Amino acid sequence: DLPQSFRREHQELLRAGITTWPAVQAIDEHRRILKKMREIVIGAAQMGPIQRADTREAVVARMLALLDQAKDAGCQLVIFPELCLTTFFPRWYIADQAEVDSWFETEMPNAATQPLFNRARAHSIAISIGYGELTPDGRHFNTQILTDRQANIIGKYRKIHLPGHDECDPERSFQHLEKRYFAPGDLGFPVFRNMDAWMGMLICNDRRWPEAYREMGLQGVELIVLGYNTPSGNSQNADETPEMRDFHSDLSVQAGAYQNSAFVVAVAKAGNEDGHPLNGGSVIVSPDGVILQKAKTLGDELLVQACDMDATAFGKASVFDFKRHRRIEHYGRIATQTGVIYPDGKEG
Ligand code: ING
Repeated sequence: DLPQSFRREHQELLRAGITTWPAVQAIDEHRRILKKMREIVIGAAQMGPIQRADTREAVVARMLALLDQAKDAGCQLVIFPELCLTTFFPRWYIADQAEVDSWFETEMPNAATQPLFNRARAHSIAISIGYGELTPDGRHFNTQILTDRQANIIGKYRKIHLPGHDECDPERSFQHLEKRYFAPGDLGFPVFRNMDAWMGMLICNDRRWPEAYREMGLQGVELIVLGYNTPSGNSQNADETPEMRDFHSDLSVQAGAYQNSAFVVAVAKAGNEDGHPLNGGSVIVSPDGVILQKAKTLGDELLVQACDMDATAFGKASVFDFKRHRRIEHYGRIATQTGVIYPDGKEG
């Protein structure tokens, strides 16, 4: 199954009477090497539950074990979940701001996470981790960072689509107070050059919003990495099953990957945190929207997949060649209107 372009070269060689097989083999070998040039072996490091009482040091020890496992598996990039250093604290109403702030990091790396950065550098593995970011001027974000293979932070993303509510809601079986504890991200949807590829990040609820992927697709993104903490139940609809929420997670991630011809790696923090179950189901999805790997457990589990960034090229040059196919003169509402306005002018 030689690539089309190689077949053409092969034909030209034959037409030019160069039938010496070694020449063709040399090209083939050259192409194989070129082909591997943009292959990245990616690890999705799903994490099991983190209990309210667990220390950051205990969590980092689990992350180090996953990083060692990733090294043994030949990974060059490892993705950790959203808020991967602590329990998913937005499930509780916390009145005391000092206690809220205790769930945040004031610098990254810091004492608790430096061992992680050191091990990543020692293994020459780039990492992406999610955490609560408390800035020096007192702003709170749900943040994900990306490093190069020497553990230098080369990219930061702050979660833009914050689900849930901002006041304690006694009607709910559990809270989801991300709108209370975090400010909406203020960095947009940036795309970074890393390991000879265009990489972007999302966080959790962002994966449900096609605009988020398209903002990066329009920057040529080839790999989107994201973490999530998804409660297995709906605090407002007891009939919604964990399977339905797993279906919606895969549906969103597969659509985002296919519609922007990019790999998407979505990594869960999973399992039962202080009586609150979180979905697992971490996935690595191809630019065709195919699930290449999916987690089987609700614990610490590493998925590994070699991803050739050049595999994103065909989709970007054909069905999703945005320049050739998009008609932005008809897309006005998407960027200028927040909620529903019915044709009769009434607001939704
Ligand atoms: N968690 C959930 C998520 O988007 C949610 C919240 C679940 C919203 C299901 C809507 C439907 O996966 C976070 N942390 O965003």
